[in-house]
Amino acid sequence: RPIGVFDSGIGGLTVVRALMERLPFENILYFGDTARVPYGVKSVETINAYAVQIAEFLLQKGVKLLIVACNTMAAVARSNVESLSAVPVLDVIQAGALRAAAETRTHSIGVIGTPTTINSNAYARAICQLAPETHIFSQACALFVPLVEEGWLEHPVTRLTAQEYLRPVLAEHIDTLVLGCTHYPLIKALLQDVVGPDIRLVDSAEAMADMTADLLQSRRLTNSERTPPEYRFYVTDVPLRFQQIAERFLGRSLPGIERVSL
Ligand code: DGN
Repeated sequence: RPIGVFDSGIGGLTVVRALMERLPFENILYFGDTARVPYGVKSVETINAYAVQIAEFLLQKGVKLLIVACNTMAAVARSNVESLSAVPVLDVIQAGALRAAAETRTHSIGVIGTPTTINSNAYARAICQLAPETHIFSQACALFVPLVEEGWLEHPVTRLTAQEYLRPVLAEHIDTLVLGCTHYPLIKALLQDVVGPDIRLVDSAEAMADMTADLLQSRRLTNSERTPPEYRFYVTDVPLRFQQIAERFLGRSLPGIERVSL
């Protein structure tokens, strides 16, 4: 049975990429709601309704595990998804928070994400549950998603934008910075350069892949067949733009894109 991964659009492909590298024999179904993206500026009510529709779609396809790859959906809709799912549910915020809490030495952690993710305070809540003495400094970075989708991964405009966004967080002497949005792994090198070598970046896509591997193993859900895996990508808008940008996110060409409506 496949793993079901879903996102508001294209960004969750960073999670798929990390899963493909970490678990090369697992089949994956991806759902990107490209017709309704971006979610980062929508209301909690709307995001919940969308998340439930997508989860139901993937559950009907017989997935063995659901991964909420979108930080914005994970921030506001996780419990609704969990309540309708008979299979385990994992999400990127849980994974990123766990890694950040394990890695910080100074107990000062920065978190960056879309405005909805940051306003939800979901990362701060998740980290403080694991390590109550931690100080969290959050910053919404609304411009990063369009810059990444534009492909400006090393562009001076992206660098200036990052310097501007990160200045207040860096003044707080954090030692760990959580990349709390699916798009940010693509500008990881630039962000590392801006924050300097002493701050550890937590890539929630990588953390998600490690958490998935642990869960599959502990629940005995790992695919025992060593045959080439099957990947399918469902999107809600015509796949043209998705196809173009997706290859950059995934680091390879992607077969099997299908347009569906919910
Ligand atoms: N996938 C979203 C996230 O991780 O927050 C970013 C894209 C969006 O919906 N704005």
